[in-house]
Order: sequence, then structure tokens, then C-alpha cells
Amino acid sequence: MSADILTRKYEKAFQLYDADGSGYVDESDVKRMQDQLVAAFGASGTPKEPAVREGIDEFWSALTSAMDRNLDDRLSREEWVSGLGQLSQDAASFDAVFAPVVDAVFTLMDTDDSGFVTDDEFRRFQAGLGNADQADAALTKIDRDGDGVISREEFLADIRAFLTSDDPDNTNNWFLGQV
Ligand SMILES: [Ca+2]
Ligand SMILES: [Ca+2]
Ligand SMILES: [Ca+2]
Repeated sequence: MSADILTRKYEKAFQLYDADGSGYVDESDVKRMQDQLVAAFGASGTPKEPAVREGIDEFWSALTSAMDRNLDDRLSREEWVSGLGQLSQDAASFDAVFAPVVDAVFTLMDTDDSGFVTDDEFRRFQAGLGNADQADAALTKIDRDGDGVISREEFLADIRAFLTSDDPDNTNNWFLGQV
């Protein structure tokens, strides 16, 4: 029961990354995700573009180092789900893989560098993930105090909880909408 919610969340993330439906997340999926995120924030040609591309490249390297068991430079659904499960058990490894990319993506999202992202910026982020139709469902749960902004620290904590909590009632299960 408790494992089911984690698996559903990992599969939702896999489905967004594997947007071409090949059954694997590979470098072309990562490139497409970078392009989508840069486009969603109109960041093409700005200083934020190389920063977020580099952050996602390093994330992909760290992820394949940790999870690509058969060394074919791509992650099958099974490698993805079991690999994320293992990563989430070890807070230090988890943070080493996720904290830098979450930071880089937040910097992209925070268009006025205020240290907070607005609901609208969160919606654009979801659109960049290919998840626009779930953005409002996610926001209702994620912006719990309804103040319309998410801080850098909250964003990382939300993603950590999304990827590590096996509590079926955790509101962060809604980070990517319905799972
Ligand atoms: Ca793919
Ligand atoms: Ca593989
Ligand atoms: Ca801001």
C-alpha cells in the first residue's frame, strides 16, 4: 500500500520525461525537457539558459550513474522506479543528485530573482514539464497557505517530499497533479 504511492509518483515523472513514449528516458528526452523549460520561461539567449541546461545535464549524469544498471545510457521504467526508490532511502545521495538541479530550475522559474515563484511561474514550470493540464490541481495542494508564492526552500522541500514520502496523505504527492 505505502509502496504504491511512491511507484505511482515515480511513474508519473517517468511518463513526463519519456514524452516520446519510447519506454526509456534517454539523452533526447532530457534535451527536449531542457528546451521545453527554457521556452516556458522565455529564457532563450538569457544568462539563465546555460545555467539551467548545465544543471539538468549534471543531473542526468548523476541520475544515470546512480540508476543505469545495464550501462546502456538510458533508463528503462524499471531502472527509473527502482533507482528512485533506492535514492530516496539515502538522504545524502538524494540531496547530492537533486538539490543542484532543483536550485537551477528554481532560478529559471524565479524570473524577477525575488527568491519566490508565483503561481503563474509554477504553472509555466508545469507546462515546461509537459504537465500543463495538472498545474492547477498541483497548485491547490502545494500552495497550502494560499499566499500565491513558493520560496526556494519550499520548492526543494516539496520535491523532496514528492520523491521520498510514502505517506498516501502527504499533500506533496500532488506536486505533479493527480497520481
Ligand atoms: Ca524516451
Ligand atoms: Ca539502462
Ligand atoms: Ca519571484
